[in-house]
Amino acid sequence: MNQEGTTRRGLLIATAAGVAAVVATTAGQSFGWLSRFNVLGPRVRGLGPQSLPVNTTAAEARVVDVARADTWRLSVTGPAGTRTFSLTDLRNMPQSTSEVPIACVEGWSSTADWSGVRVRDLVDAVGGSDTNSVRFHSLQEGSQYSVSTMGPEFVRAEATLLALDLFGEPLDLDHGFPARVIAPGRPGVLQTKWIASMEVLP
Ligand SMILES: Nc1nc2c(c(=O)[nH]1)N[C@H]1C(S)=C(S)[C@@H](COP(=O)(O)O)O[C@H]1N2
Ligand SMILES: [Mo]
Repeated sequence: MNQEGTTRRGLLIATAAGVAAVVATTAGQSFGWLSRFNVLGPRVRGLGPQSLPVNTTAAEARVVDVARADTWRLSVTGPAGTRTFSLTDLRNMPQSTSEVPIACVEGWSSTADWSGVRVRDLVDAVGGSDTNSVRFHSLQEGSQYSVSTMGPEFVRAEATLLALDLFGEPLDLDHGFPARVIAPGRPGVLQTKWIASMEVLP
């Protein structure tokens, strides 16, 4: 569905890296050129749940149970205090849609349609304003990707979302269900998945 969104440069890098890895790992094996297609398949075709590649699955991040739990709540802390939002609360807020690519340093970039709540609406709900930054905390613990921070220029952007949907369907668990960060013009590493809380910073 979004194959045309995968950049040619991303494909070339992924292909070159895949071939190098296969040459390195399969020298002397008789099925080297068959496994080559297994290795390259998912990335070259942009496959993954909801037609988007995955960096770190929910299982790898050890968040499967906490992400699926119906006790999940988003906690948002700001100058006016802390508010918690259930998934239903978030879906009852005004929703918007953004077309924003995930661009991973591993060498792929793929465009996707995201919908959810504007980050700035959540910031405003706890007394934040135009000058505030926000720190996002993932349910995932102990990873360099567990926390990300964005400055006010991203917080205020119309297209910056706490995304709940991808291509019109609830996020797949591997894409950050129940909620993830989506902001235009930022590297994939900062599009934090499985959000637990947001902290409004001065
Ligand atoms: N919590 C968490 N968020 C994360 C990651 C991760 O490992 N853990 N990987 C990041 C990286 S490197 C990328 S490129 C994107 C990939 O998003 P996707 O797997 O939905 O395509 O998620 C980002 N968000
Ligand atoms: Mo990435």
